[in-house]
Amino acid sequence: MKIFYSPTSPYSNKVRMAARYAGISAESVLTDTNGNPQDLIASNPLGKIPTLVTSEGKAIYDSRAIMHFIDRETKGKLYPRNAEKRTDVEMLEALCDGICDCLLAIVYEKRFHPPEKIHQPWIDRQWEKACRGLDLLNANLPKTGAKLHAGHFALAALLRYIEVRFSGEWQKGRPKLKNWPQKFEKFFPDYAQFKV
Ligand SMILES: N[C@@H](CCC(=O)N[C@@H](CS)C(=O)NCC(=O)O)C(=O)O
Repeated sequence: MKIFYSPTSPYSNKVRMAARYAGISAESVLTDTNGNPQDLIASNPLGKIPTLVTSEGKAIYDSRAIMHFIDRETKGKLYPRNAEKRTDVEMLEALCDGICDCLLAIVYEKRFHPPEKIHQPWIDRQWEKACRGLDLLNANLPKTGAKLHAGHFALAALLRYIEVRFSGEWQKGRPKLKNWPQKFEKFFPDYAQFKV
């Protein structure tokens, strides 16, 4: 089994941390999507990471499909069995991934446009969405203990990404969110290995 990934990709970090936690062993294949690598595109026409390829050669994307695959393979290590609790975890994951979508839209707007074509109102709109999401997270952090779930990994991946790309721009007024990674790391010491 292998996972095409990049250390800066939050969705890749989410699935790689979750795979580690659930006990799935997969080779991590460092991938630069900008170069349109043929081995990635052969598995995923969208050319996006993460993409998981099983030992039988079956490709699985996107990150949430991979999370559900890992969950099935490990008999429920990532999502609660109880339907209501599962929905809560899936919502937390959707919120964290959605904030990453906004942050990535900002990064790509700047990266893939010449300076005169960068549209600041689009950036502002994405940042507003991200900020509303971060406020909601700050006020509703998940209980964090020895038993982790998909939402914890999505949150951990988001906070690592925002710290890399928007360092110092997001912590003000969100002290609980700012301190959450230290708590998470106590229960998932491997978090240190997912630093860029
Ligand atoms: N919804 C997808 C998003 C994946 C995604 O956008 N990955 C980025 C890296 S963080 C990527 O592959 N970008 C390259 C591209 O879009 O060409 C998921 O959850 O896996």
